[in-house]
Amino acid sequence: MKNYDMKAYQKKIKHEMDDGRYQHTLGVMYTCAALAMRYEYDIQKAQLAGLLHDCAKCIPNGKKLKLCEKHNIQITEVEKRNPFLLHAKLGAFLAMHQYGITDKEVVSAILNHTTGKPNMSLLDKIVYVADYIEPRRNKAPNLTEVRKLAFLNLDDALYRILSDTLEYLDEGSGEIDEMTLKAYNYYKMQREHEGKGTEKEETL
Ligand code: DGI
Ligand code: FE
Ligand code: FE
Repeated sequence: MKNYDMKAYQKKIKHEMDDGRYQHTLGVMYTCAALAMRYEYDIQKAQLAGLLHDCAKCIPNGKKLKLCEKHNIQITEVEKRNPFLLHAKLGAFLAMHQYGITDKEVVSAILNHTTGKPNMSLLDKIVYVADYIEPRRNKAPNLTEVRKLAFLNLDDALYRILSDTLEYLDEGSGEIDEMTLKAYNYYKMQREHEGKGTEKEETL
């Protein structure tokens, strides 16, 4: 893979977000690096994906919708009602066209970092899990356990996060995106085939 000028990307992204979001971004970047070490993925590529994953997060929601329309990025009904979800799709677009990222794995990891999807790549999983466990995160339940799990078995951590996220959304905290549900059901089925526990019995 080509050598990325990480410092230049850091400087650029710092200007696109508030300080809290930038600190989160750095946390995700370094957590991606740690997971890449553990699961033998390209460390620099994982860091780059972590650094850019929320590059569209601080764009106001109205502008997110406008930018998606302008660039022919498809908006689902759920996204129309919950425009913050679009920061993943728009982030992948900006990574390509504003940051000049051509690496498909990096772009895919940004695209799928919020909802997950069925059959995620190793980098998709690293970014998805790192986003949830980075050191500054403190809202999710069972973080101590999930953080440990992330370094023991990435797929177990991924499934746990999908499951906890759906539970949180199900409690009335947000409208469920079809992709989040697809991802959860895919990994639930996969685990059943592998004879692994799925904790929750019902298919959501
Ligand atoms: O951008 P971040 O806050 O760092 O993290 P993120 O992109 O993973 O977004 C986190 C939020 O996304 C979290 O509150 C759960 C929410 N989320 C994930 N899947 C869905 C969802 N929200 C809705 N409404 N629907 C989903 O399917
Ligand atoms: Fe995000
Ligand atoms: Fe994030």
